[in-house]
Amino acid sequence: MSEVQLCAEPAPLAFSPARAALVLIDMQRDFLEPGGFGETLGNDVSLLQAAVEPCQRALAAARAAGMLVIHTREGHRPDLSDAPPAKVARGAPSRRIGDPGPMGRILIRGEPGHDIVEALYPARGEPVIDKPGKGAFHQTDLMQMLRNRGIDTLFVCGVTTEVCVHTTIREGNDRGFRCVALGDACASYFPEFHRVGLDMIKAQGGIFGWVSDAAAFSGALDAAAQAA
Ligand code: TIU
Repeated sequence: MSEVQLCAEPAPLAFSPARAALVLIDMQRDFLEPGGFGETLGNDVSLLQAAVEPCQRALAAARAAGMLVIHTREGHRPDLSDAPPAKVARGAPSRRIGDPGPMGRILIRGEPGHDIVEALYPARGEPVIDKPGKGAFHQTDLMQMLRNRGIDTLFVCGVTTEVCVHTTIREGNDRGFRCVALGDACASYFPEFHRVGLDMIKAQGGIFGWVSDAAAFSGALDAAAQAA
C-alpha cells in the first residue's frame, strides 16, 4: 500500500503504512477493570471503557493493512526492584503497587490484572512492551524496535490520555517520530483532562503531534487498499 491520506488536526497527514506503527498503551485490566491499580487510586474505571471499541476498530484496520502493532503494559517485577520507591509510596491508594488484590498483586508483571483486556488481546507475533514508567520509551527496547523497522509515524491509542499516552507521545516526538493520537481510542478517568490533553497535542500547529480518530484512521487505510 502506498501513501495514505489521513484527516487529522491541526492538518491532514500522509503516511506510509510500512513505516507506521499502531501503539496501544496500557489497555490492561489493572486500569480498566474494578479491583486494579486504577481503582485503588480512587478512579471510576468504567470511564475507560469508551476507548475499547475505537481501539478494536483501529487494531483491526492496522492488522488488515499489515502495519506493525505494538502493545504496552505498565508494571513492575515481582520483587519491585524496578519500582521507584517514590512511585510505590506516593498518595494514599487503597492498595499499593505490589499489594494483593482481586486480580493478583497490583501492577505486577505476570499477575492477571497486569494483562491486556480480552477485547484487545495481542495477536501472536505482536510485540508487547513491558514498561516500568509512564512513557513507552523509558527503559524499554521500543526505540530499537522502531528503528529496526524504519518506522517514522506512530498512531497512539490507549489509557490514560494525559498520563501514559501523553508521556509516550512527548517521548516519541522528541525522538523524531510523527505522533498521532487517535482521540476516541484514548480515555481518561478525567473527561476534562482527556479533552484538554488532546487539545495540547495539536495546539501551536501540532506542538507534539496530530489528533485524529479511529474511524478516520480505518477509513483512510480502507480507501488506500481499495485504490491499490
Ligand atoms: N493513573 C493514570 O491515569 N494512569 C496511569 O497511572 N498509567 C497510565 O496512564 N497507563
